[in-house]
Amino acid sequence: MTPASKPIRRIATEEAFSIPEVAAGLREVARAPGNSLDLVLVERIYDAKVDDVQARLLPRLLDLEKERLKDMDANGVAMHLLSLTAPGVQMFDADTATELATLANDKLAAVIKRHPTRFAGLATFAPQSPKRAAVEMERAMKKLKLNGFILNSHTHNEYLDNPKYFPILEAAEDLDGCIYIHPRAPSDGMAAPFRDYGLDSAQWGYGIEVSTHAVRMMVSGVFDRFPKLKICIGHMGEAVHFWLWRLDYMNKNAQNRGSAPKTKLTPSEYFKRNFVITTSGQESHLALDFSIKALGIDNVLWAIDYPYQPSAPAVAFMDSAPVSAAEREKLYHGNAERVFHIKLE
Ligand code: 1WB
Ligand code: MN
Repeated sequence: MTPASKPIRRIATEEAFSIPEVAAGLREVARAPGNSLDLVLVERIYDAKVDDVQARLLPRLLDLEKERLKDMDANGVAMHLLSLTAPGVQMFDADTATELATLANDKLAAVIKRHPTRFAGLATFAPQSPKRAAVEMERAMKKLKLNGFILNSHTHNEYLDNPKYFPILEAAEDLDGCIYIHPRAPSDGMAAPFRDYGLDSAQWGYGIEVSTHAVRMMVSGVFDRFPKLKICIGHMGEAVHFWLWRLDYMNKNAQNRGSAPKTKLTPSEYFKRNFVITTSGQESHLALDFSIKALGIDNVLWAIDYPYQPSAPAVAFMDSAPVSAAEREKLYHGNAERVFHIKLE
């Protein structure tokens, strides 16, 4: 085969899975009293009372080696970078979460070992216990050889700018492990307007939750303390880069009146230095073009969002993107290999 006819290596970077033990824990969460906005979706997926599209997701989340591999083959997808699906272990108490994170990482590492060319994986951890999380993060990257970390946004309504989580940020920076901040539903304090019209999750709430998380990290000065920390956000960067001009302008005002701490860099400088974005579930060439122009070709990675989004249109979207061949290589695999330490075949 000549190099020109070699098929492009497609690495999808926001691909969800679960394990039966976490699913059972989430079914208990669904049945317990609670008011978290995540319960809307957790009940539909893990304790389904009606047969709908979301109820049918669970078997696809639990499957790694049967239908998923077939779907990848049918669509020319070389690899899934797997991550424990939202809300991960973050709705459990600290001990349960810590135990289940370890189990999920062990199972993930075992599946990657069986299919080293088809799967890579992001390690999960329990932010409820930051010191134990840091220990697990080190084990996951050094011993299990996982490729970075997944965090499903807030934990009990708290965000990574909270100093209690600094052991986690320190571990990620030391290990050069990028933290992928995946959405969960907006935290309690902003949940109310998302309770109608199905706005709780992927339609709108998820993006608002994660973009707010990212902005809190930038304007709090977290990246002055951890300048090498890498964060990945999906869904075409949750539109944060569309806001950079206004963020820079208004953050300066907020700093000048004493509402925000002084920081070494502006939000746009942090976003370009410390973040990468993926295209998961956001298949607009216009948004892709804007993202590449705003952030640079090295900071945009391809993703499907399996099984929540179908693979074929995600592949068609990137195959037909108006970019050069060299750019497409970066979007499809080069950037993922660099950011997530995925070895070349
Ligand atoms: C859906 C999408 C549900 C995502 C999810 O549950 C996640 C959905 C955790 O479309 O029903 C996602 O990651 O985009
Ligand atoms: Mn997703």
